[in-house]
Amino acid sequence: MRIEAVTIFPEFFDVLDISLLGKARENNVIDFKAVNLRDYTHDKHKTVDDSPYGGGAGMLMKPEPWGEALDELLNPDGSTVLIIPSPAGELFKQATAQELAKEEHLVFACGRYEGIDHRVFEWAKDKAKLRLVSLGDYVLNGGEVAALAMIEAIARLIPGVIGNAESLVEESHSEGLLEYPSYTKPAEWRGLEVPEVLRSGNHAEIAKWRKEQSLERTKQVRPDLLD
Ligand code: 6GU
Repeated sequence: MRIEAVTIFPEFFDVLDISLLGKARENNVIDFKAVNLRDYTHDKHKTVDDSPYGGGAGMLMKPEPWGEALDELLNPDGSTVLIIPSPAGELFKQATAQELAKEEHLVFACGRYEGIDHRVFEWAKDKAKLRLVSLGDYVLNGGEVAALAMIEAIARLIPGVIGNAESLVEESHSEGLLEYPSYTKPAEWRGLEVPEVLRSGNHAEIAKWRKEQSLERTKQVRPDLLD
């Protein structure tokens, strides 16, 4: 999969060099590039922002550098998924990550300031598969941290990125529930014991216990997931 992130802070994406995603890049499973939006400006100050028409607080990102960057990055056949991290977008869920993990080419457009001139979205909706996506109901300073979270959630679902594909099956949200609690050795630690059933070797009982724990935990902390 090819992924690009367009940003005025390419350094945010340096962390993708490390850990599992770094390995996936080394092994050419993922081809990631951070693209500097300022490379698509033509003035001495590499200006990417301006004041909003109609007034209001803050600055907005100008459309022209975005247009030039996207002209270069989007596949001409319209197959690129253009993801705009925005608190005004649809909620990014595990199902979203699963959908996007099947794509060939993702471009993340990371806005700063009060956002991007709306005409960039109007123009792009005929040139790419456009998705405005939010991490949740809170505000970040820009799209970079959100894009990093989404890239990690998507990339780890691509075959070959995670060694143990089984670990993807029984994790939180993979079946609409939160994951059950897990334990390793020692069997007793600081007076706390590992539940007897997990040491019983009875796989049917273990599966039943885990399912109950998943349901109980979900009911307690995320009842909205059960609706
Ligand atoms: Cl995707 N972007 C920004 N700027 N803030 C957010 C967000 C995204 N998701 C939650 N808050």
